[in-house]
Amino acid sequence: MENYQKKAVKSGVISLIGPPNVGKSTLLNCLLGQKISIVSPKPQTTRNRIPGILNGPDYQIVILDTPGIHKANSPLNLEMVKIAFDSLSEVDIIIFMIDVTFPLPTKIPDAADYLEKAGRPVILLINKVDLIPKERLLPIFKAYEKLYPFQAMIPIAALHGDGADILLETILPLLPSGPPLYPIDIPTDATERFIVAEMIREKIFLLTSQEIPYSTAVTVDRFKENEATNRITIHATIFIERNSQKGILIGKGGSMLKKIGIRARKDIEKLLGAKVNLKLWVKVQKEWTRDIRFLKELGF
Ligand SMILES: Nc1nc2c(ncn2[C@@H]2O[C@H](COP(=O)(O)OP(=O)(O)OP(=O)(O)O)[C@@H](O)[C@H]2O)c(=O)[nH]1
Ligand SMILES: [Mg+2]
Repeated sequence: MENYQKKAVKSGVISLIGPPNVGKSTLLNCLLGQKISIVSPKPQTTRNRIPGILNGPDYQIVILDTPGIHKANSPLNLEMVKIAFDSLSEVDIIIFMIDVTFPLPTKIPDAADYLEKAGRPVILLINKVDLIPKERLLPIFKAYEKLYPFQAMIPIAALHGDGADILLETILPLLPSGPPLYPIDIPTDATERFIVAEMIREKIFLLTSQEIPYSTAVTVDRFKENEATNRITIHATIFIERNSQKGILIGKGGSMLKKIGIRARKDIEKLLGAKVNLKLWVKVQKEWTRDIRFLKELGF
């Protein structure tokens, strides 16, 4: 029997959008106290809408992590940006996150029209404030204040959890009252298979460079639990765009693929609370980032 909160609570959906690499996924994980969404120092890490479900004594907030908004040219990138903007259509609140180290803005990059059209309260989150001295914040507030009628502007450091309490205090009064949409004991409604594939993709983002991370996609092909031994066998395929990239991804004597596998397995075991056998295959799928049919197969 799924465990729903019985009483009426504050309940709503929030979209978390902003440019790439500002710390959106870091914030989602910080609020949930658990790693659901992958994080890397490279831009365009997140490619999908990742729902996180945050439960409190009298609230349930669904927070949608989204891909960074950027100038897209390939079909994959266009899909990513579309996912971010589409997320705005049915939410109660929008969080627009920026990085405090950005140059002072003269406009809200690429998003002002969408924010206006959505007609929802927009909270500006100024992230990574640990990177600047406090006195440099005021001019940043002043610059953004001129650009959009933000409901609130909140400085945070998602990596350290600083400011998350103020964010929650700001959000709660803006949410409608209503029954919770999800059981109170699940942190996301993304599937385990999806998160497992993401954790493998994260390690590729962390361990490889140049175009390699952007040319890879991961699917989980097999997921088999052995209840007697509490072991899960997972088979996954890493797709790469060109033959020439295959060698780099596999590495000398398989060393790179091995590193990716070892690190991913650790995260996956933590997520699933079981021992995992992780088997990785690499497959060339020519120019898949431009292949509409293949993108569909991947779920875009
Ligand atoms: N110093 C500092 N770094 C942070 C903070 N929050 C996030 N980061 C770092 O910023 C980088 C990007 O973080 P992500 O959470 O992946 O950013 P994102 O906005 O989800 O990026 P995309 O998915 O590519 O759009 C990572 O290296 C994080 O560790 C923060 O508060 N302070
Ligand atoms: Mg992200």
